[in-house]
Amino acid sequence: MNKNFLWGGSTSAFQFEGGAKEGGKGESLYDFFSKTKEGVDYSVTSDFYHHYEEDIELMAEMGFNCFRMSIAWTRLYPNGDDACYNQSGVDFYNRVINKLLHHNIQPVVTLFHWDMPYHLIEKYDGWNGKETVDAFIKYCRTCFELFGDRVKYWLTLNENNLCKLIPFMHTKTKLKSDEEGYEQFKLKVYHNTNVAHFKAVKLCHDLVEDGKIGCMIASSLAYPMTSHPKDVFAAMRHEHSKMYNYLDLLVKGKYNHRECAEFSAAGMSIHQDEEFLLLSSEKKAKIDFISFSYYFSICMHDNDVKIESQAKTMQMMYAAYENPMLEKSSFGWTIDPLGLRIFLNDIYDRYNLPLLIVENGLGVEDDVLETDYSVHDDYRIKYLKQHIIQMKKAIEEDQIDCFGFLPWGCIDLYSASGNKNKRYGFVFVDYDDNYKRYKKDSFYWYKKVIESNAEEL
Ligand code: BGP
Repeated sequence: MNKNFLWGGSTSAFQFEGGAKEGGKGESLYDFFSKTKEGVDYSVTSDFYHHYEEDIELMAEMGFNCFRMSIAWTRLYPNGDDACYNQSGVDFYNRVINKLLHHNIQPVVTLFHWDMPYHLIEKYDGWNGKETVDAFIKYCRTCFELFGDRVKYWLTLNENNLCKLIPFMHTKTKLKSDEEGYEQFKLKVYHNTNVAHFKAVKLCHDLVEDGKIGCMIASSLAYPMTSHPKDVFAAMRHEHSKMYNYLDLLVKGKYNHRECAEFSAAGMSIHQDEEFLLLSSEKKAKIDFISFSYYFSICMHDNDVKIESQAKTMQMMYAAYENPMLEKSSFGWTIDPLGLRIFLNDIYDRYNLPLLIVENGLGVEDDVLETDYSVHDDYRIKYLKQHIIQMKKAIEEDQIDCFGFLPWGCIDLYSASGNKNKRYGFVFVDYDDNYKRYKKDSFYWYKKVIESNAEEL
């Protein structure tokens, strides 16, 4: 393993940061959920806003040389499209970045990890409006100009390869897949996010000296349930629609034949906009690396295509695909370490770009804070160990250029659905007692892994 390999962990603002009403922060989609969704309140989460010093010291103690976080758009622009940025938000991120660098921890910053300013949803229908793209680019410019002297790794939109599955996630429009106009709505939202991506990548290359910027995708590794060609085709189709179509666009700079056909079938031509094609084909608008989340693989049966179109959420969709050959976590996610090696090989062969693992890990509700404040999470150590072994094999035996491993939720945080008991961390956060932090067994294990550059697992 390269001695400059990036070891660390990964978080997002809405799941980790808290401080929802502090420092002039505006309301994001998740702050809106906090008011409206029963039992789910994202306003404090792990309270990184007040614990960042302690947290970064814990990261340093584990030996992190890298930390992935996202910037909350509403902390810099409370309404998303304000005339001026909010200085207090900038000050907060400066403090965090400087503290990280003080400990030789490189920040990897996600520009959009789903916490859309609520005002933009109300005013422009979120990503359904071009104005949202403009506001996003203005916000990105601020990030690059103010933090780009110190932040050299950037990610654009979190898991945007799944955008077409849930186009209504960041819009006021809540069309259902069987309603009229749905296809046009879905493709417009998707297209706007892609314009936002390309513009952000180009801007980063223009403004950040030595800056590297990548996309972030949810890996969607699918196996055929049997060797029947119908199942093989179903699995292939799944991977095309959930990954390759999107990556083809970002890497090659134009929608591939399958997506062009989708736009045409919906009677649309935005995919051929001259201005868009000029932008997307520019060298400066091309990503430097591909980052991704990898938690599980799925198994496809010909009939599952139906399940897929009917599933209301991503989790429902994935839970539907059993793989009889693999164990599952208590959340129904398959445990497939070799799948990580397969995925790394597959993506590297296709796109030949450096790869960064920015999410992996085992989320379970089993962590128990013992009376002596220890947490015995051997199941987590086992999961991560198996995945690191396969990553190492991909790097050392298959010659894959994978340059970092940043497991998800390195310090406990809220799950995307708001479940605070689904924990991933090396550090336990006691939500019932002042957000106190406690080192789990995996903390000491991961420290050794980093120290030995994965010689000791
Ligand atoms: C990814 C998201 C993360 C994170 C992770 C784990 O899709 O990028 O934000 O939440 O999944 O999922 P969950 O929180 O449901 O356990």
